[in-house]
Amino acid sequence: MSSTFHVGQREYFPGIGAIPFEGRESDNPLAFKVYDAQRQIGGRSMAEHLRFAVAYWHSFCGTGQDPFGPGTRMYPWDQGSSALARAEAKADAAFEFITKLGVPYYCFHDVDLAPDADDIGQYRDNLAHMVTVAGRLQQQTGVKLLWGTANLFSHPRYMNGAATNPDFAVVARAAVQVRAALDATVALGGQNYVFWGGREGYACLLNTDMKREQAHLARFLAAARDYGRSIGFTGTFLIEPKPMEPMHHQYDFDSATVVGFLRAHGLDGDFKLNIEANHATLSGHSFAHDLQVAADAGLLGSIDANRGNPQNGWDTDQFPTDLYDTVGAMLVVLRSGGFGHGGLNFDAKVRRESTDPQDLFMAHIGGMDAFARGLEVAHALIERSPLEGWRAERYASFDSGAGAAFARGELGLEALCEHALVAGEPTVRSGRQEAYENLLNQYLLR
Ligand code: XLS
Ligand code: NI
Ligand code: NI
Repeated sequence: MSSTFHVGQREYFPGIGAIPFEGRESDNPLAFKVYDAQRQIGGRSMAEHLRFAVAYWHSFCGTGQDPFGPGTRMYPWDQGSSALARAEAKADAAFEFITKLGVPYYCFHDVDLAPDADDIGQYRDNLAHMVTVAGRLQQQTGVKLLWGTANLFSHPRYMNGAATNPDFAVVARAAVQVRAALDATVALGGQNYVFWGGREGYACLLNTDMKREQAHLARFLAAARDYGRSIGFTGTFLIEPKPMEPMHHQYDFDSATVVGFLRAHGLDGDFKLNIEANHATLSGHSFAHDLQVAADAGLLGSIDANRGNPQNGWDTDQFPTDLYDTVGAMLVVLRSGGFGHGGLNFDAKVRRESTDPQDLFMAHIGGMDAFARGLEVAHALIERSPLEGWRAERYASFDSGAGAAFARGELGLEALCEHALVAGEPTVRSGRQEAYENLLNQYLLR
């Protein structure tokens, strides 16, 4: 292992150096077994395919608190005398961690990076200061910003929503944060800007005018888009669907809902989707399903990688380790041509009981290896297995003749009936689900 290093005056993860790739035979918990950043797969390196990002909030702000008790982790960067000193130390720790892990990107909310303040001037000053600090650290380490966002859900003023709040004063106050977070994202070269509709939804339909609230959301997003473009933001705006939690019902329920919303309001030219695995499962879909819906609409932007717990019905934000999930996700990503400007952000947290600094490394190593294996297997399935051929063959009756004419919109109902009269009873054709599932396992085991 290479020698240890730090980006500021202090080393926050002593005894841990750059995480090496050691291959599958290694039992070193602090080494990659599959993720080999420079390894080429189909003309691109693993790093270029996967575009990993570390989430600032879970990894450096979340101390493990839950509704039943306070945090379990004492962070050495949380001990300075002033809020700004603590924010600076946290930034040093974050960039040290990200650099040691060898991840190219990070993501933040405005108030992860900088201390929040009710006073608008103070809030803006804090963020501007931390943008200078983060900019210097980005330069020093080469780490880049995948996306920025504003936290419009934690402060009590947002308890009834931000852009969808029934009180215009709150909607306007939310604009202060979105404007500042957009300024920060542009200043730091961020490639995307995310809206996760934290409390954009309702708790009680009796007191809610859904139609009005959603119209306000569309106006707010259009205003943010226009402002972003006016200050030179050329990246992608992303909406992150989630069906519930914290609200009883959230307006950005799932991919299909968000695709419809963006199209209805003419926002689909600037906005795409950021799909989070655990949000997809909360909405009753699989991760791959919500990715596929976004991809089919041409709106797959980025991923928040994590996993839920099959026994729990909430957003547990565990690190992704399930290889079926990562193969399924990477099949969709590869078939749709890759991430483009998007990436794979670990919106995941170590468990409350995981209190060693190494746990954060191992969590990310496991997630990165799981997605690297997902990439390998998905690529092999697409390039070398019969999968694509089987699937194409299943639809071959639409490739020529009457089937192709129907697909082009040239056959009416009467012509279809004529065809059926001549063709007779259709042959029974197996869907062969088991053969497909066995094929996936066969490549996973190789
Ligand atoms: C919460 C969301 C959040 C967004 C960013 O469930 O996943 O972390 O990704 O605001
Ligand atoms: Ni997320
Ligand atoms: Ni989430």
